[in-house]
Amino acid sequence: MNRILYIGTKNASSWALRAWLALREQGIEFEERLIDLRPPQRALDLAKVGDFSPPAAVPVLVDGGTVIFDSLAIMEYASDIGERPLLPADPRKRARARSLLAWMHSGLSGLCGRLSFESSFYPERRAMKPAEAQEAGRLLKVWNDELAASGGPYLAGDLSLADLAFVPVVRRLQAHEADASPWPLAETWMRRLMARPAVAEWMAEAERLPPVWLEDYAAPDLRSPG
Ligand SMILES: N[C@@H](CCC(=O)N[C@@H](CS)C(=O)NCC(=O)O)C(=O)O
Repeated sequence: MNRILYIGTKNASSWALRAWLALREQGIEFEERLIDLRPPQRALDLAKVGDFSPPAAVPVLVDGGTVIFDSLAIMEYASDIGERPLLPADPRKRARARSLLAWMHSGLSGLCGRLSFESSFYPERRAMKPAEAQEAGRLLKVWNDELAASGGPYLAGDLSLADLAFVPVVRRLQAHEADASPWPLAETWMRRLMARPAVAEWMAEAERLPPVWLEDYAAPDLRSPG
């Protein structure tokens, strides 16, 4: 196999999930190599990634002689070389989808740092705090409005990179029982998205792994927005 995707531990690697999903949704074959993001192996494993990838982080796609070292770049590459483009052809719709992608990529909101991807796989999850529930509602409304404008069934009409980028966020909200009932389009979209075979496959594997415990779950801060 000439194409290798380096990913992190599946219940701790939300950025890698996005890249992995875009490749799988596009029917692009690749070999998967695992970087153990759990301490104490984490530092050593990431240092090895640093030998060939400037940020020493995952995901990294090595395709022949090309090293693509950011989830968004890998997603766009998958859209370019795969079965069909995963961004709308119409320039306005494309710009809108890319806005959602860029928003996610530049942090989205404090919510992701507070409700870590890791915590969404804990056997018991804490309740969302009122400010978190409010922020969840804000995101749900954004998705609902987007679906109303595009006509669905996905944010930009057909499945796009924007939907895939939000998968880890949807996972966090569902695991923490965000009430989506006031936003029925978003509620249906979340169910549809999470039922996609590639999404379900990653989540099933992640659920079988031992939890990756983070100390700041009960007393959250705003770091690590992935
Ligand atoms: N902007 C990067 C973020 C990648 C990232 O933060 N990856 C995490 C794991 S999901 C990582 O490797 N962290 C290790 C580190 O940054 O030291 C991307 O989208 O690919």
